[in-house]
Amino acid sequence: SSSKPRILVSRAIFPEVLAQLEAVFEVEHNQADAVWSAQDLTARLQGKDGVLTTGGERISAELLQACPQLKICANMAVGFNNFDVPAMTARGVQGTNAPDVLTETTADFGFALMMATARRMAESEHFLRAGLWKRWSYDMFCGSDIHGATLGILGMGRIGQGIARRGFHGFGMKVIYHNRSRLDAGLEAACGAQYVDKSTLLAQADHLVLLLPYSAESHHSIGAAELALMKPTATLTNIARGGIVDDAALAHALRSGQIAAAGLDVFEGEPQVHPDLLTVPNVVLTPHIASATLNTRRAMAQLAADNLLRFFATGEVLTPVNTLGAVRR
Ligand code: 8YV
Repeated sequence: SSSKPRILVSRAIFPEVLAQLEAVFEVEHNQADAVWSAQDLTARLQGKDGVLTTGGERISAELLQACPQLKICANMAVGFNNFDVPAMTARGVQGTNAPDVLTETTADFGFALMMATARRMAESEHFLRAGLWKRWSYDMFCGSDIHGATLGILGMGRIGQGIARRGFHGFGMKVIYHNRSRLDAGLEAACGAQYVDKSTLLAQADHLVLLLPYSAESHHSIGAAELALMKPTATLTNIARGGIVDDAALAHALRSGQIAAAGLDVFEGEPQVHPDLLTVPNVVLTPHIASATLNTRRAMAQLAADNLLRFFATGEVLTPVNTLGAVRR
């Protein structure tokens, strides 16, 4: 009936999660998982009260202006750089993200990608598949050790701490980190992590893992100047967001041997990948899958749905990214 809130689900999602929304709301679902332009998304959002987005849908000031009925955007992602949060807050639009449920899965993947990078798993697999493996040799695909090495973490939130715990407790790594704010002593001890300034982090890390949220402030946090501070034997792993690394500068540093290798799950302008990254050998590339286990993706979808269900039932949400003065319903 017309009294039900109207919800747009902008990408195909788990049927069992969709069914919970359809039981309560009037739902338009992108069942075919069609690619929508910003204009398509704006058109679909006409008259909608809420939307379930993923990190790929941009909620801009222009879109909000064109969709005055919109009250909530529930992101199925912990990152929400696809939201113009100040514009949402100014218009009284609630934003929510999907933290916590993906922390351990994403940290597992980050650690795996770091190890694959250090031990040259992608490069050596390509060599084998190409039929180039003729015999053993003493220096064939030698990489660098994880155990006992110095793990550097830039961005020490929940996922960064998950990586730190794995390195410290599982692999006997020395863990150093840099973050906008220092962790309290208890959290530092649980991670075995020591706070250092950014240039010390860059200079000392054998394996540097990036876990910054993307913002204007974190844009190109790793560029030519930062890469120049790193050890020539170091690896760099990014499971956070494209755009915190200058991909052109990184490709250049990989090709020139300024750093040893990189593992990248996220890219500037993804799903496009900088052509130079596709041709340098010493990089492991994955298509933004760090949170991709069925259990975790289901939990992320459920949390996004729970935020919508709670919001229209009570005006409250579980995981807000902004605080509104008076909640509109
Ligand atoms: C998502 C992510 O798969 O949670 C995030 O911030 O980047 C990934 O877990 C992606 O954003 C799609 O929602």
